[in-house]
Amino acid sequence: MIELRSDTFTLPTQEMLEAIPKAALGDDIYGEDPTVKQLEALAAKMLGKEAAIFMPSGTMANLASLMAHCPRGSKVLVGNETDIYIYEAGGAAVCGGIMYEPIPTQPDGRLLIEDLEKAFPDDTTDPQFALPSLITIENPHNRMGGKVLPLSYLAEVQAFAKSKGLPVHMDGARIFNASIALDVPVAEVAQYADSIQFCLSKGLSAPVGSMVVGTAEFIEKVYRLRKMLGGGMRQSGLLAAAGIISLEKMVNRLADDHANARRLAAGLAETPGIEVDMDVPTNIVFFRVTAAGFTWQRFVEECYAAGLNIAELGHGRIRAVTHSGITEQDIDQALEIIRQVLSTEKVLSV
Ligand code: TLP
Repeated sequence: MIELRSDTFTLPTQEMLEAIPKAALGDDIYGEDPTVKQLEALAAKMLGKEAAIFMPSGTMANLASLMAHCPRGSKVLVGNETDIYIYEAGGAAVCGGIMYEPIPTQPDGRLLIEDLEKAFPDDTTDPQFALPSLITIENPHNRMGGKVLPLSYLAEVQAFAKSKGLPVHMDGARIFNASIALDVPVAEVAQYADSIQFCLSKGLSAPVGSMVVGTAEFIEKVYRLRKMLGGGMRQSGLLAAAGIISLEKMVNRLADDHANARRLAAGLAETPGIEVDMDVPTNIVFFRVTAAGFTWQRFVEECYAAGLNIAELGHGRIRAVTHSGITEQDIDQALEIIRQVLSTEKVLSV
């Protein structure tokens, strides 16, 4: 089966599997797991922040970050196509008493400054209004096709947030894909946000885990919240050992995933009955099936039966995500399967 549903399907590398049993361990709730500490120090250094904390998932990393930034009854400004808004079970509202203010998302993943501005009440002293306490951005933007936010735009958001006295949180689940696409060190991308969450468990191929980075004071708050949310993990050095390899060995190879994604998009563009977004800066390809007689459901089912796993991800579009388990040959095979599924005889037989 060619697995293109997500880069969350990546399996730990051989090197990770060998490092795991050798990891030095301690109780991380006592702050005594040396491997977790090593991973946290490495993440903070790479992203150019004071401190970092190892989290069980991207969802909990975003949730704890939002709760650390936002008082109860305040609003978080969040893109209406983001993971935080759509796929994280409303956690900030449920656990943090935080109100989501969904902001329209541009096709390139940006939230317009003028749209952010509209979320601020004219009179902040009027007690009727919930007040904004945080701006969040997603970079690269998953549901917008892995689009990478330009550094100039990140600088604009940072300046706008500063003018309003608010922090910026970046959901950088795939921030290393952004840094590879822009060909800049990841710290250059990270410098525009006060806090960032990024995932080890996606393209970087670790089995489990995400990091939050920020100031030491902020990370101290997240540390408490992680415990409160049930994310204190004891001998989590077993997992951190894989995460260290993610950061040391798995970053540069993301360029291969990007090349494979572009190869897939180029092949899809030549396939009748498919409409593909050709702007593919990272590892995510979105397309629609326009062939007569095909719903996306039927297309996904027939691809699955032929050995290709893909899925719908919003608005009837199909998402294909490349990762370390996918080779150039897999991409060619996937294109072959798609062409066979859409072949004329089948369409005529509907
Ligand atoms: N995204 C998943 C699905 O939930 C859609 C995927 O397959 O892409 N931020 C971003 C930008 C994400 O894409 C995801 C996962 C998360 C956060 C949540 O991370 P986890 O799955 O570790 O909780």
